[in-house]
Amino acid sequence: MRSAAEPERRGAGEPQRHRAGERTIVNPLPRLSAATLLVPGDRVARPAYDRDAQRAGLVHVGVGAFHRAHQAAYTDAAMNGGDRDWAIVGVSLRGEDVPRQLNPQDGLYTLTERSAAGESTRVVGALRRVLHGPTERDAIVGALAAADTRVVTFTVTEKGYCRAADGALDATLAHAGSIYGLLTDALDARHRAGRSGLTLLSCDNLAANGAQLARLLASALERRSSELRAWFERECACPSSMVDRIVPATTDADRDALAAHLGVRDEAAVFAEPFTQWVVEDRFAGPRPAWHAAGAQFTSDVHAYEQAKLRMLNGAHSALAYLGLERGHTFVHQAAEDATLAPLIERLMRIEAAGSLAPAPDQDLDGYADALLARFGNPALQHRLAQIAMDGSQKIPQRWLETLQFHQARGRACPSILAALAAWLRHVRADTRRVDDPAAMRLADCWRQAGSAGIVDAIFSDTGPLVTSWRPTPADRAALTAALQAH
Ligand code: CS2
Repeated sequence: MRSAAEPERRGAGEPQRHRAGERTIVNPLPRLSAATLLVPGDRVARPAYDRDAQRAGLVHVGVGAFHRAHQAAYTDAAMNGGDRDWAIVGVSLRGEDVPRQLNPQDGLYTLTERSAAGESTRVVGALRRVLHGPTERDAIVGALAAADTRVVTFTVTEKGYCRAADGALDATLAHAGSIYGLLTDALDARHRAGRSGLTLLSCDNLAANGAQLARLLASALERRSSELRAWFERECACPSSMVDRIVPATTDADRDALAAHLGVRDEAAVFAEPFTQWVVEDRFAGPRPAWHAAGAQFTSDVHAYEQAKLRMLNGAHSALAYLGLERGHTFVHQAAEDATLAPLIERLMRIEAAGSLAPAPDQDLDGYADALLARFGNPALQHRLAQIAMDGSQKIPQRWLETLQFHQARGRACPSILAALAAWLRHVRADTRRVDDPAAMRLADCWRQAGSAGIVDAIFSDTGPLVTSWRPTPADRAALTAALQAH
C-alpha cells in the first residue's frame, strides 16, 4: 500500500516527469510486490491461490520474457484451477537484470495481451524467485536436486544447447555454468540421495528439442560416470514440446505506460499476443502440472506440430527479419504488409515450408498460414525485426535449411528461402554494424577470406560455423552469388 511519502497517484493519467540531464525520470511509484499486490487489484486479475502455501515443484532455466508469457502463465493457470504445489524457482544463467527485476517484486509480474482490439492484464504468481547462475550456483543445484522438484523446463535459446558444428556437445561451451554443468551436479546429487528422476522439458525452437537435450545431456553425464548416464536414461525423461507465442522484448515506454495505468511499477512486465500454444509430448518421469487448464495439448507425437511451427512461423519470421530490415522496416507488421515481400513470404510458407511437411490428421497447413499472416499483421505488438534477426546462425538450420534439403532431394528449388538466405548472408557481413550472433566472428572471417564469390561455399562446408548438412547445388550457389553481387 502507498505511504504518505510516496507521490500522489494521478488517477489513470500520466506519471509525473522531470528532466535530469539527458534522461527523463519518471517519479517512482511503488513496485509491484506481495505488499502492493492489491493496488492494481481492481484493474487486473490476480492469482487465486495462496502463493506462500505452494511448494516449488518446478525449476525453470532461462526466465526471459518468453517464459513469463508462456510456461509460467500456463503454470499459474494450473494453480488457479486447483493444481497446487507447482511454484517455480527460476534460474537466470548469466544476466543480472532478470533477478533484479523479479526478486524485489517477490517474483510477481504482469502479463498483458495486446491486439488491435485492446489490452488485458493479469498478475502471474507462479514464479517464486530467480536465482542468478554466476553467483548462486549452489542454490541452483540445490533447487534442481530438491525432492519437491519434479519438472525442469528450459528456454535457454538455441545457443544454450552448446552444439558444435557436427551437432555433438561442444565441451568448451558446456562448462560448469551451462545447463550441462548444473544438471550434471544436480542429477548426481539426486541419484546419490536415492531421489526420483526428473522430467527435463525443452521449450526452445529446435527440431526434436527433447531428443536433442537427451542426447547432449547423456554425453555430458558420461563424462562424470557411465552409471550416472545410465541412471539418467532409466529414471529421467526429456519429452519434446512445441511452444508458440509472440513475445516482443518489453520497452521502457511499455513499462511507463503500464505504471501509469496500474499505479505500481512492474519492472518485469511482459506483453504478448493473445494467441498461445503448447503441444507437449506426454512422456513424463513423474507428475506434471495441469497445463491443459490453459489449453496445453498433450500428445504422443509432437513432431508434425514442431516442424510446421519451425518451418512456417519461424521460417517466415526470419525471412521477414532479414529482408524487412534491408527494406528499411523496423517492425514485423510493417514487413508483412510490404507488397514486395508479401508474395515471397506467402510462397515460403505455403509452398516451400508446407510442401516439406507431413501434417498430422488434424493439421490444416493452409489455414495455419492464414492464421500466421493475421498474427504477423498485429500492429499493437510492435515486434522488432532486429529481435528476430539475432542469432541467425543458430536459427536458420531448422527454419530454412531442412526445408531446402527436403526439396533438394526431390530436385525442387526454393526461390523464396534462397532470397531470404542471401539477405541473411548480407546481414552477417558486418562491414558497417555489429552482428548479434555467437558465430559473428567466424562469419565475418568467412566474408573477409572468401568475399562474395566464395562466401556460400565457405559457410556451407564441413568446416563452416552452422550445424547443418545442407550443401548448395550449383544452381543454388549461382542464385545466391548473383543475389549477393547484385547488392
Ligand atoms: C522469433 C520467435 O525471435 C525469433 O526468432 O521467430 O521468438 C517467435 O516469435 C516465437 O517462436 C513464436 O512462438
